[in-house]
Amino acid sequence: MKSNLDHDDTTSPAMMTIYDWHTGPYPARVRIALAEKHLQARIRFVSVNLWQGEHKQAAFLAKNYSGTLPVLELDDGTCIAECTAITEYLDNLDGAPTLTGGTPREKGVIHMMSKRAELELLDAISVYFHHATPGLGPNVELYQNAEWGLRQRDKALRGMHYFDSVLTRQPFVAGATFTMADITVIGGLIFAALVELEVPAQYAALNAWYTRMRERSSVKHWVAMSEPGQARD
Ligand code: GTS
Repeated sequence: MKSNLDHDDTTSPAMMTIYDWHTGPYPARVRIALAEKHLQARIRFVSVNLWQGEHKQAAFLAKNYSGTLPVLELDDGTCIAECTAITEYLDNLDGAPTLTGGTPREKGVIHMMSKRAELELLDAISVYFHHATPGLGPNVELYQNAEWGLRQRDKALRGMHYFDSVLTRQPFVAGATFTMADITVIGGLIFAALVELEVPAQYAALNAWYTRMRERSSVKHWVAMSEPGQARD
């Protein structure tokens, strides 16, 4: 008997659902990956209002125990959370992964650099946002620790320094080509802009890389979707 996970993803034109919030930095990662893979036509977006705490309510927690966005739901009801996991799934649908690596070496390096971009940059900025700024407001931020948040802001600045040094040696975060690791750093810099944490001007390689990244059609596509008028607040 076939299990839910045996669904034949390479031949099915099935629609998929993404639960997200259109201007969120983590959702941006998946939206950029979708555009890179030209998969937008297969996605139905469902908005979960972070500012009203919908992501902490039982209906959503049933889809993602962690209470975070985005979540990808397949037509068989399988829910995949975590941007990296969603990106890996989407990247492998066509049997020709371009974002998460083809060889074992590529997969290992891309995974490492993406994880590092989460640990040292994006997640650190998120903690800063939730703990040392008003975050999503008093109804959602039930526990805050400003000191921890400020330490994470400093960690993110060190992370920027690290990625600047990486990008002085190579054109993309994981080496010679654009990958999921670039998308994760892009998510970090989107979040940095939201909390007004500027990339220091002396990080020339990181700034130049980000200028190049914003020229990619996938990133422009995301910017267009998150313009004022659709603002997250
Ligand atoms: N590790 C998760 C992933 O990679 O998907 C983190 C996801 C995450 O933190 N998402 C944010 C969230 O749900 C969305 S956003 O801040 O980018 O809009 N935050 C709400 C919260 O309460 O943590």
